[in-house]
Amino acid sequence: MTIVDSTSEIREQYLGADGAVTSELPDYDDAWLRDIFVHLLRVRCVDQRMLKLQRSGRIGFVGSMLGQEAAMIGTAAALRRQDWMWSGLREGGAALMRGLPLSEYVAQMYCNSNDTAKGRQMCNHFQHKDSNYPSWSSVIGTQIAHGVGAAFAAKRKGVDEVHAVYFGDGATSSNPFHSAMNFAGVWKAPVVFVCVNNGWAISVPASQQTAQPDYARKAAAYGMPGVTVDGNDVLACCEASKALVERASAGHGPALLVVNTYRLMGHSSSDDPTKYRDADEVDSWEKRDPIARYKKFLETRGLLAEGEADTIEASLLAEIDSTVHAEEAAQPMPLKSLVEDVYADVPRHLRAQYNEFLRVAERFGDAQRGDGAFPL
Ligand SMILES: Cc1ncc(C[n+]2csc(CCOP(=O)(O)OP(=O)(O)O)c2C)c(N)n1
Ligand SMILES: [Mg+2]
Repeated sequence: MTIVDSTSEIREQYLGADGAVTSELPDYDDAWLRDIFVHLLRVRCVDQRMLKLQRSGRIGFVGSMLGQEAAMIGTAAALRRQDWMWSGLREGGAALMRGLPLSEYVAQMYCNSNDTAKGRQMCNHFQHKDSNYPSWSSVIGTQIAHGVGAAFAAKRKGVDEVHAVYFGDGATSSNPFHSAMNFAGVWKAPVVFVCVNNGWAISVPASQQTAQPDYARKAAAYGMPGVTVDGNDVLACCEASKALVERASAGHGPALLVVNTYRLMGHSSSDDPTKYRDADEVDSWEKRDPIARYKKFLETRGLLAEGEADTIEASLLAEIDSTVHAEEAAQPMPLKSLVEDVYADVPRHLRAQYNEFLRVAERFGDAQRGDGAFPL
């Protein structure tokens, strides 16, 4: 699909809720279509396992992606190797698709000594340098400004990179959304803004945070196109994202892509959504399950045999379980890492605090001696 100055060719949907084809499909490779199914299912399996680990007190926090798998896998599948993903809370599954090893994903959830963030992030805040996936900040909206800055830098350097910036509907009320969209429009920065509209910002529904519930229309204020697709249709997400990535890469500037979806679980493992939303609403979205829809489509097309999805699921779960066992057995971060990596030489006041911390930890039987370099 080639889009130059308009987004009129972008279709809202290819697959209906029952998996039936609703628009003429592009010419897809069968192996690619099947791979997408495995990526979707992996996200769901990881999500289920992480929630169980959290509920049994083995990890601290999970931002479930249940129901939103197609929105992130579809949009991210359109990115090229050199493109960047600036994520929000729920895009970790897309990082897996782009190359984040499962072991690093799980290590980050445990914040153990294999965690590439060295335990300095809250869990569920992934990063992966090799696939251009910077660590996320919990402060809502910040990644929007970071992504636009990086995209502008790429443009100045003459490098062909598109920066996909992910955020939720709630983040459109944050300051960085407006300032970064404004700069991106003026600079014609190569950005695809992906607004994952799941209808809620924790307990705040769209109707209470914006008088313009058609999020795509917000793009007009910044001189860029805005398009909306069915976020539970993985092919619609992918095609729209691909068109906007091509457009940005060709020098035509940024665009806002709104993917309408729904989170079936709470905002996070710390949230109880039954306090603020109706069961009927959840039921209606369960019927639009993005994975069930895509599975049906593949089966009808003869790309997935009966029972094959169960076999794929079992092998994904086995891989996740063995990774969890390995990472649960890994050492925690050594205490000394608390004062490392900021100063070349640990300053006196931090040495004093660290030594005091070590004394307290020893008293409670929880001290780790590290590699013997401490106490200082
Ligand atoms: C600046 C800031 N304000 C408030 C919060 C608390 N907070 C965490 S998530 C969230 C809602 C985010 O909603 P949305 O952007 O729609 O993303 P979703 O969680 O639905 O994916 C809020 C208000 C925060 N983390 N940062
Ligand atoms: Mg939201």
